[in-house]
Amino acid sequence: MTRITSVPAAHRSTIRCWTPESLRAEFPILQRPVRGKTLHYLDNAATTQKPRIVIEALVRYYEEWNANVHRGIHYLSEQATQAFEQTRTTVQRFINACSSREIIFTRGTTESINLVAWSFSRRFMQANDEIIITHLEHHSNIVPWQMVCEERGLKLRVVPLTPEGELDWEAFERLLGPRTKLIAVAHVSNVLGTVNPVQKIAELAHAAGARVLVDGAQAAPHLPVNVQELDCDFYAFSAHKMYGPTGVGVLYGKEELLEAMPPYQGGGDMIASVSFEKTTYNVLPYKFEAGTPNIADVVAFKAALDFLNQLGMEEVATQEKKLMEYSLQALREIPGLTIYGNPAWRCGAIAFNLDGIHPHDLGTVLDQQGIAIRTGHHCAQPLVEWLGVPATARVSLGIYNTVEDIDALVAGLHQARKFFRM
Ligand code: C6P
Repeated sequence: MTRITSVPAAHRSTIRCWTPESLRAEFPILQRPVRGKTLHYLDNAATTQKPRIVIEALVRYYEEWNANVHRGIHYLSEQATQAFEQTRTTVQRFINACSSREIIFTRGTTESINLVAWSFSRRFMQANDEIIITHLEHHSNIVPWQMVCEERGLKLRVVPLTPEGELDWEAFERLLGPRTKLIAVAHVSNVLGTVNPVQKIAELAHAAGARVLVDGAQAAPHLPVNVQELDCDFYAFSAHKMYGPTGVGVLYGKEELLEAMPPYQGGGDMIASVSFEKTTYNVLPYKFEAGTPNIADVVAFKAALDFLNQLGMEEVATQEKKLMEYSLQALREIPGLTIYGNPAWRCGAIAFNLDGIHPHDLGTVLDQQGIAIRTGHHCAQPLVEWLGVPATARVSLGIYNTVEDIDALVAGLHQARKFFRM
């Protein structure tokens, strides 16, 4: 288990007492009926809903500040640049990075991982070097590695899982060898909810001379993240899964590694000087931010982080843990329902199936009740195949989910059993 011993200020709650119920009024979309019913939104791993302050921040940016960043000397450009860079320092504090130079804005977790895959491998890997991933990865943490392996003659190794859906440590230690250069692992599985002990993985990796990239897409919305304590080399996550806008992601990387890595894309803003004979690159973090970034959404992401900081990530984790326990108990009581995986620490997501009902049919019946879940392979086909099924249903929790949402889900599942005569 990852233990957080020192709690950065950002992780403490400044709101003395909040409950998921008390937050719902802050999310306009939760007030609208869906198919004439109250909306029970349980697809937060796919994307979260946005609080009013994030929506207002977007509007405010376009109404008051809109200009390009890092380029103009005029007033609006200065305002836009300042707001853009304030988000960077807010992210830095949120994950307790040493420096804002270690925070790169991308389009999302996917782009953050692709950046490391291409840039790190160019600088630090030779033919026949190895990358380790695990069997529970999202496609975003599989396919970029397959692509660089094919291109650069590298080898991909995969850590198998125990029947509980946790990493098989013996196998992991066997795979870790002198040729291992990088381990890329999810902090939290988007299907099983397994929380991986990334601090321990980083210790083992570093002892073997390898680096670690953590796919934090499903952890950053739910748990306090302290990159210095985890001692990971890279950490990737997406704003839209953290109550922020779509189209913004973060790559954290240790400064000395980012310094040594070549740019991922070329263009404006990532250069120091350009001539036809020789181009030199900008300093960190701009070296990795070619072209006009997604300014408005980066600016509005700060509002989402401020919101989470006010709630306190420790408190977010505590509240969600309670609802996770309630959900598991409620689902276990439904006849014919199989929950996949049994990790010691499950966070965010529960994948399940109901005997004799295809998950897509189940999702459709629930949708008629205003209950939004995800069904399918969840962009983790190797994992779902390992579960021995073509697809699963999945509920995934967020800060505004309540016991009433879970009760509605349970009622919906009973209704589905009746409808399909199970
Ligand atoms: N998982 C889900 O429903 P992007 O799309 O770049 O914001 O995030 C990709 C990603 C990477 N890693 C993990 C562990 C993820 O869960 C995701 C996104 C969503 O599970 C959409 S497929």
